[in-house]
Amino acid sequence: MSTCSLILLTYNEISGSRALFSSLPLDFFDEVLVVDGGSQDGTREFFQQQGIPVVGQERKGRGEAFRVGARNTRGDFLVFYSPDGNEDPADLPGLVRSLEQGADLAIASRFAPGARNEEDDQLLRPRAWVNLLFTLIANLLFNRGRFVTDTINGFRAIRRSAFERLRLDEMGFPIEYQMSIRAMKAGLKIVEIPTREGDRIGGASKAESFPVGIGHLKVLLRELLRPRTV
Ligand SMILES: Nc1nc2c(ncn2[C@@H]2O[C@H](COP(=O)(O)OP(=O)(O)OP(=O)(O)O)[C@@H](O)[C@H]2O)c(=O)[nH]1
Ligand SMILES: [Mg+2]
Repeated sequence: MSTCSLILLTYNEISGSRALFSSLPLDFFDEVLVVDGGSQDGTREFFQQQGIPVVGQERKGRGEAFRVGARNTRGDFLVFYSPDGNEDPADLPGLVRSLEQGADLAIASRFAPGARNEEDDQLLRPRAWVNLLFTLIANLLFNRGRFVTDTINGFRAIRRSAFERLRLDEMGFPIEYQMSIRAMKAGLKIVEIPTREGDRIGGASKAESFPVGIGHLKVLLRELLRPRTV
């Protein structure tokens, strides 16, 4: 039986953490850890009061947080969850099940049939369109398997063995895009489940669209220039 670690990624997410904590299916996991990027709004203290261990980061960035999470847990499966309101905790068991059924990487997709992304009720959807463009390019260039509809969402789970094999080195937000591309290049099995993206509950976004977009472009170019294998 595989063991499973839930890794919560936080950076000043007190409102979302408070609102979502009771909905997290903690019993489902062998281990829970918070990786905190330096919160000053009481997020760390909140989780510590709930008896959840919290580790900080020596180096900044959401990408680094993924590696800190992997280093400080032991499960065979790594499940990443960000408690800001975007990710529906009810989808956590589905991600684990996908790995149990043989996936190497399981992604909660905001663009699969039956899914929703936060801009769906808007006429103009700049964020979704840029996401879809990056996803289309990744599929065309690197994917030899089934089309992946959301290469960028951070709500995902991966086998520890796969995580280590991919040797991800991105420091910031494009970590998920790098993970998806390298998984495609390595021919890993990627499975998606549809998710309904919720709105941010409180606090401020840490992802500024323009620099994050440039970051994705850099990841894409770098992966294009690297040999196909990882
Ligand atoms: N540990 C850690 N977590 C981070 C860091 N940067 C962002 N996060 C968390 O990663 C999650 C996603 O960041 P967001 O700022 O919500 O990015 P986004 O979902 O693209 O933007 P929104 O539309 O505002 O939700 C949140 O839970 C953040 O608290 C970091 O440097 N370290
Ligand atoms: Mg968010």
